[in-house]
Amino acid sequence: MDFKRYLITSALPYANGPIHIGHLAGGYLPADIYVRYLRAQKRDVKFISGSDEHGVPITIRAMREGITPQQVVDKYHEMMKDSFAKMGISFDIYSRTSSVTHRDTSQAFFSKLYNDGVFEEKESEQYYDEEHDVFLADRYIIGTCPVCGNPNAYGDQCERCGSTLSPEILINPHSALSHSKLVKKLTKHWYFPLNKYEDWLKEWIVEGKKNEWKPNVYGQCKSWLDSGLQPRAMTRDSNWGVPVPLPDAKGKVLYVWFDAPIGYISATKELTNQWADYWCKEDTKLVHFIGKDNIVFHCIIFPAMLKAHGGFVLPDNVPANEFLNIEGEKVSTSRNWAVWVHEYLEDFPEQQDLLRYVLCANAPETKDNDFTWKDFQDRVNGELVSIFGNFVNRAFVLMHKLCKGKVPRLHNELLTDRDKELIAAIGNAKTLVESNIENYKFRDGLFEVIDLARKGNKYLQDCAPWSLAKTPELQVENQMQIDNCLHICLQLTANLSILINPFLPFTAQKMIYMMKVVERMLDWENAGRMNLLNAGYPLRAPELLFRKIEDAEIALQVEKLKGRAIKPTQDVEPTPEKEVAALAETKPAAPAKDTITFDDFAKIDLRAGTILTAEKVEKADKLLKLTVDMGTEHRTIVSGIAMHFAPEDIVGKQVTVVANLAPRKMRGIESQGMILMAENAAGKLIFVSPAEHTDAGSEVK
Ligand code: B3M
Ligand code: ZN
Repeated sequence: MDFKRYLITSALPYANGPIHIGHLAGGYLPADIYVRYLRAQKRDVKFISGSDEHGVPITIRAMREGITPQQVVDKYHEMMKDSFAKMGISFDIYSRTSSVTHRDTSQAFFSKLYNDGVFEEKESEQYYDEEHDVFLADRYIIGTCPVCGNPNAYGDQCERCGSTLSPEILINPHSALSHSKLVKKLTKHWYFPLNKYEDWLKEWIVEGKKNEWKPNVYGQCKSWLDSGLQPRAMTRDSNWGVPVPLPDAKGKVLYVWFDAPIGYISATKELTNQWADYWCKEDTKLVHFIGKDNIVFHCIIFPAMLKAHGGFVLPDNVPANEFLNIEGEKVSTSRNWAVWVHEYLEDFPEQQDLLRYVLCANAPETKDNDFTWKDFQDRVNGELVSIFGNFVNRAFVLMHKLCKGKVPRLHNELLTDRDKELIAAIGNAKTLVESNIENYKFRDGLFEVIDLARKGNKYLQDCAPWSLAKTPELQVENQMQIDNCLHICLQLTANLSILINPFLPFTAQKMIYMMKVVERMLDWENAGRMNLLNAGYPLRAPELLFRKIEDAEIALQVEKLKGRAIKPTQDVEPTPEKEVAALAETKPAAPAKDTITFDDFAKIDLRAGTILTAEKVEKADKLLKLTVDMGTEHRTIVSGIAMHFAPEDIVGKQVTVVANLAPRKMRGIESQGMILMAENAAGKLIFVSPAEHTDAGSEVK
């Protein structure tokens, strides 16, 4: 089909935290490459995204930070928008689902389905927290995981073993808000009968998309369809979300996965009055870029909603990516195992294209992939700097040296086979990049561009214009050969700028500045041409396109990543513990303290110690007097933990001691150090212990 319009969406990220590089690699960078390519082809395209500001993730974050959901989304919306803009993700609009247009649009969508009698109304028993007077989403229910025994598993998932759970199968389920036992209460909800759309979905996907959609996407859909679809509640009991537009629906909001995809429509409305052309005309190509955890929502639920509503186009493709791991481990925002985009931008200012390059070259297009800082360095230094950057730089330097700083003319009569081969390779590269991008194979497309630069380097090496310049007796003819070589190299440079532009737009801009050409030269139709730069035209001095990444920078990043990650301990996974504590909502997280230097930190002598004895201090409710084995000595330490621990329970426990704290007297006893404790949001104290038993006196650093 010949499409007249392109409507490209990237998943609306939850506004509950900053953007990490896994986000970029999943649904944003590929979409941006695709969109920039379409724009360079002068096709009519709109690129849509925005913040997903509803749902349980937002309310959880609000509780954790001790602020309101509105404050959470205001903060992270701006932060995410800023990170995307700085990385060159060129949305036509980055909206948010708390907008009025979105509320109206999603309510109207719901009402249309309601009035058409699509929904099934059902009363069911749901878990209810009587103390807080609320129905509990699965995330707010905590109990013991029946699979691995984790006592802090959530009602929808166990974060220790990864099992998908439901509140019904949790052992001893209780409320994360009040810790009280749950009661069940009747509540009414509106269900979308997905089962009624099963046949239609099968025809559309299984028969229609088998060879078009990526195997990972098609496979997931097929297995959902094979296992049979069930009606799904499209409303929730909550006070955060789009209110259900019905008179008898007080305290009910639209399910976040009902309203969020409609956010694509609302954002398009905010962008243009012609929004309906993009959403309703059959010759629009709608493509959703997402991560693999969103496949079912974009391939099954949302299309069924659109179908039920009627009048909308359906996605032509949903090229979902798999996950990007970091240094061999799954990204975990709660464990702080992530590379945050705003931090990258601070540490590598003006180097967006280095990250864009590595994330595309290593994109998890067909399977989960791993981002490592070493690979980042290797790819930047070994591919960008020494192949692409090196070629462009050499072409410019030699042109300045051997051709007086101007584009030399081409002597057609002297063209060699080597010249002709390279010229053919340029046209060929254009075709290959095109077909790769059109088929969502961005890595392969990018490698074709790098490969073309590699051919340029080889060509330059084989022509060796610098040695031709050394034989003055053959000056005239040699100069003509030098001219031809550099003419071709400069036309190749111009071509490289067009081909790299969708991938590395900042680099393309630098290149057109060096070549003193206008933006329009980057139009895709110019790729493959050998007359982009006119003979006799003076060019600027070369600028280095990319900078090398030093070993020390990489070491620093790895240290930073590992240093701040929250490590799982032996007893209890810290993630659920942390979140449970947060959910209890008794105490907001303490504000961050000022930055200190490494030297400041190095002044603190931290040691592992073993508690040998513990006894209550007379007339002091809160204090315990401890003897701690520090390896070379035994110390007396007075600690304010008596309300939290019985003395007999902590004997033998390993702890972390601040060993060089000036001694001070408490209730007449000299305390010779301090024991480190973590305090959760509920005010509970937890020992900061080595995860494994270690020698008393071991340095903690
Ligand atoms: N906010 C989930 C996510 O951020 C969800 C995507 C919505 S797309 C309509 O992964
Ligand atoms: Zn488990």
